Amino acid sequence: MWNRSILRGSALCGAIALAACSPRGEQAPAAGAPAASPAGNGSVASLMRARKLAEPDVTAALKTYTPTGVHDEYLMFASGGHSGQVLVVGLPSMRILKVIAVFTPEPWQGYGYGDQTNAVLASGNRDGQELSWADTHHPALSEMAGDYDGKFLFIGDKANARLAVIDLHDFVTKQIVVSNLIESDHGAAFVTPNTEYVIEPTQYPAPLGGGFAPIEEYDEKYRGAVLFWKFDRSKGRLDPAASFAIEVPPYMQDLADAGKLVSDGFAFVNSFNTERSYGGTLEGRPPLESGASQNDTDYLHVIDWRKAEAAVAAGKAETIRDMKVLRLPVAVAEGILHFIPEPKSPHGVDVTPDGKDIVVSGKLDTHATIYSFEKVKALIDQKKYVGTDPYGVPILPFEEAIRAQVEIGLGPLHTQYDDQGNAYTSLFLESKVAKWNVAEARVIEKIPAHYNVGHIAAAEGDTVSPDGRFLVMINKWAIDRFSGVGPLLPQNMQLVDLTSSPMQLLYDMPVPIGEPHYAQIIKADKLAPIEVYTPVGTDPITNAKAADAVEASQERIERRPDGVHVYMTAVRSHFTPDIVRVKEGEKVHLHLTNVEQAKDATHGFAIGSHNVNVSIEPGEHADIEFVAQRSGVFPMYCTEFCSALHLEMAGYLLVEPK
Ligand code: RUQ
Ligand code: CUA
Repeated sequence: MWNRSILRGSALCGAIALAACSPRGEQAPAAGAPAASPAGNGSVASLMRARKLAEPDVTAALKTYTPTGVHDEYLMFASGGHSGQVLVVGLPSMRILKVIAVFTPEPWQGYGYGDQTNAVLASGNRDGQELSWADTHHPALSEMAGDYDGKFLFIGDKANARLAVIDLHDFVTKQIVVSNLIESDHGAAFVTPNTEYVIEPTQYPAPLGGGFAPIEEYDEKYRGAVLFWKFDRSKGRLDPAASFAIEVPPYMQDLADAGKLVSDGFAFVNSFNTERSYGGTLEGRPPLESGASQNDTDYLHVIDWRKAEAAVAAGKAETIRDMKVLRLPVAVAEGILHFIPEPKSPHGVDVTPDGKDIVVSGKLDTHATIYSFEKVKALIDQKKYVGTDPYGVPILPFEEAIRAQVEIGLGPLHTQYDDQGNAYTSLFLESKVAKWNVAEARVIEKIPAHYNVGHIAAAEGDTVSPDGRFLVMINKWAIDRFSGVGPLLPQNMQLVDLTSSPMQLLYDMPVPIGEPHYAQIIKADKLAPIEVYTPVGTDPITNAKAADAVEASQERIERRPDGVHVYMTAVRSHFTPDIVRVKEGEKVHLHLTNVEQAKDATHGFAIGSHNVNVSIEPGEHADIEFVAQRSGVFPMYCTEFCSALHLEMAGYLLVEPK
């Protein structure tokens, strides 16, 4: 039998060696003999043989297997791509713990089916256009002194240029902000070291503030912007009125990172397409992919956000639509914006944990380029420019701004850090991750990915004190890793052990609900989510007792000029009231409180044919408004299996004909 003692130290190696090579181990079945049962005879050796496992498979299993009831050491927050949501995954087990509903309605959580969450989603509408999806790319955990504090999570929507705030005290989306200044983003969300600001740069230029301009006037009328959304930590909300933007030329701004420690106060934003190509494949022009790949270098945008803050405070910003904007000439005159050439269509920009270096990778380059902040700052202070770009932005000399270039491999994209002074850079074209020493600018080893790897996330890998330990490769292609499920395959996240030498691939995790672009990994003990809402009747969005919270014994039905108000409670296993009588065409305002305070005592509430569906966690209050359009008899019931008499947790909505 599988024996705990065998797992310890050399006993394990002994068992593995036995299976692999000892003639005294159980014999493999002779050709033609019946296949071994998948469990073998239960010993490690026979299990390995029966399941065709080699020693690395077993060590990988032992490094990731998490027995029932044992919690994961880390939580990873991954974007859900154009599912518009955020995934929460435990490490090292790679178990999905939650899908946080953010920009897209999510029935299980009742997100987008009650007044509170509908209001959150509606706050993300653009110019009255209802939006029920998003393309989430980069989650950002809130930080204090450059370290994740476990309090909030931000995520950007590339498609509609929006940002969402998730409160990690209950893992619920509290706010969506949108600026009509820009039409798309990509380098969002990235936070400054004390979460003073959440950075959101445009991706695809357009006329600032919306409106039409012919594409032939791209150079003159199209622009990008880098938005700095002010975060009000005490309220847990972004404050649009205290936020500002910096106008930038119509290049395609890409990823961003905030300086930290010595480079605190600065932000770094990549760009590609300094060619200002805009496609036109049917109009005799090259597609963007070739038009944007002509120049040898694009521009790293170096932004002094403290100076920008001061310029805004001094009244130097202009308001465009809903955002205070420092126009380009102001940004240049105030010394807020500088450019440095960066090789061939850069993508990732990642500041080292000590804040001293900025690592940039060019998708069409084979290097990681290490810029020295000290050198960059000196060049800015000396005003040592090699010229200006067509929009008057001063350009710093490339050679004098860099510390080194590391020959790293094909298609480098993103870089993460560990606690040993190493960096890890994903190589998209090579389908590998390169481990390299930052101080020595020297490649140490590479681990293959299956297949083309985009983002990577290391444990606390974006902070001033990374943990090392684990790295997750977020691959863009899965190809043959999993059983066929039709032409649309799951995404593949691969867990890597950074403590072993060489690095070891531990686990493949299929992700079937959207492309996880980027992820961040936080030590689980930094999170302290609540278990129930208190006081009973809490509205999770305001985190205060709801105006229409219902207490046990106060349940009632009131007819008012604006409709029928039903004050209802839920407790195992009944709703009070459980019969609601209304007239056809009447508006119903349902005020529903789960009065329980027991952990995990969640109830659902649904009414068929009315699109009414909420999830009420212990202590939670929800308001639901709907019109009883058709006469009839409509069962209403609890959708969450909450007790032995859960099926009996039901009632009727009786809609009498007029
Ligand atoms: S992207 S694969 Cu949206 Cu961050 Cu680089
Ligand atoms: Cu309440 Cu089932």
